[in-house]
Amino acid sequence: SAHDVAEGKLCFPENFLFGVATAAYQVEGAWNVSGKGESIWDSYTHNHPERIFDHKTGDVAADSYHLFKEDVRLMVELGVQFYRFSISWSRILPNGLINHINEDGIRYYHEVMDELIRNNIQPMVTMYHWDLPQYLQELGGWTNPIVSDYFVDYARLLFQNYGSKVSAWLTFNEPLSFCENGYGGSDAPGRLESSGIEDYLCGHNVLRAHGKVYRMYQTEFQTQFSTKIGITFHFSWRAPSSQSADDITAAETARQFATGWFAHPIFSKTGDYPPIMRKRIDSISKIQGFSRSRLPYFTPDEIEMIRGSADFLGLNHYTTYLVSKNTKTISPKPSYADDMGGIKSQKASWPTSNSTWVKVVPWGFRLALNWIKREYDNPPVIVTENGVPLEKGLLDTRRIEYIKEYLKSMHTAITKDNCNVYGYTHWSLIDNFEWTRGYSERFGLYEVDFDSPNKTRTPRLSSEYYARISRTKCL
Ligand code: GBH
Repeated sequence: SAHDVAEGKLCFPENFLFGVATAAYQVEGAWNVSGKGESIWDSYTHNHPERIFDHKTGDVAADSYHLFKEDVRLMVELGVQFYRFSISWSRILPNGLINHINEDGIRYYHEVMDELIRNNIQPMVTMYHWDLPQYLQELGGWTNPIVSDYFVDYARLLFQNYGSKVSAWLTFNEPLSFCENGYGGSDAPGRLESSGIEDYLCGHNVLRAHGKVYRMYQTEFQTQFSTKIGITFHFSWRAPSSQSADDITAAETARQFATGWFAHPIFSKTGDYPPIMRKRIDSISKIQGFSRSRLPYFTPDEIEMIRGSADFLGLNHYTTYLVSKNTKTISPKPSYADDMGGIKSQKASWPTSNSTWVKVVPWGFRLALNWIKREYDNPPVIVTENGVPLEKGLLDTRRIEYIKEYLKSMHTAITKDNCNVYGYTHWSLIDNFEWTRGYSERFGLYEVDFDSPNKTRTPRLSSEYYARISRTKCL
């Protein structure tokens, strides 16, 4: 309003949405109650404690399965307009397959949504936040094309049950992360040595699954509901490490391999993989003696099915990397890193957080949003995650500083650059199980006492700060 401008405040449009996010495995706990099946994160943390920093599991986590009403109360305190959470596939379908539906799972998410709606908070639901049913992993997980069809069955069940309650759907959270770190790194299922092969199979089947779900919704549900369907990408900014032509090219190639890999097939005019990915992987595959490219080809029909299969783009943004050209010769062993051809680093002078990878670099946010605007013709974007991990403690002034600086950068992208951003989600509502980092990295606006039997939630200073923003829409 004029009043706010006069005071020099930075304000977002009145209808701009502020929310908070979590994910099922990171907060729910109750890993084996009332008919829930095992997911790959259950079996991974149980069988490979050595791969988790503090050797812990999500068996109980923040116990949101039992404490969701308390979580909703915190959101009321924050005054947020929506809650982004995910559904655990194996809580609903214990083996991932449609022939056995777990009624307690169906009931649980109805109760969560009803409690949100009663409190005027819109449910934004992620269908897949990394916790594949273990049985499907035994079939090869995302490297097996049939898993895309099983995902469609699961998605249909979600639409049938929750179609009238959900305000926005996200099919997948960060395919880059779970394909690259799961099928070529140390996230579940922990296929450490598979990069350059299984990661691309995963990506291929995930893109097919996403496209099929979008088309299925159009034919079977669109007359009934008008809910928008999107997908969330991880996009930390990648800046050239010097102004040399080689480094500028390497940084752009890295963006295409990170975000373009999944965004280009869905959001570009032409569809399909980014041309630079196709070119590099085809030619490196040949040099390595493969008879075909390690990056699979879509059929023309698949390209069409996937192209345009989202109503909005979800963006997870945390930090910035520098990229320089990799001058080493290509190794005979396939890898995504070699295919990409850039070396990632971060500047020693960038302010740190309590993690290995989040450095505080607010200007990267504006550049990432502008890149998406340019590449994909300014699609509607909702920031589905942004946040910073700090140590335990309630006086988190560094989180307040992080939020302020990142929101300023986003505000400039919206008001000066006309980036089509309509909402922002803070990661996270509460401290939770941070994957292979266990409970050592805390992202919550509320602290969770994991040692207390009732997993006590306590507001941090940042929760009051964020509540003011979500209520006034001003910084
Ligand atoms: C998101 O992804 C997740 O969606 C969410 O579940 C998670 O809790 C949140 O972020 C906070 O981490 O070692 O430098 O190569 C995070 C994606 C991908 C970030 C792998 C860390 C390793 C970077 N992660 N990445 S590096």
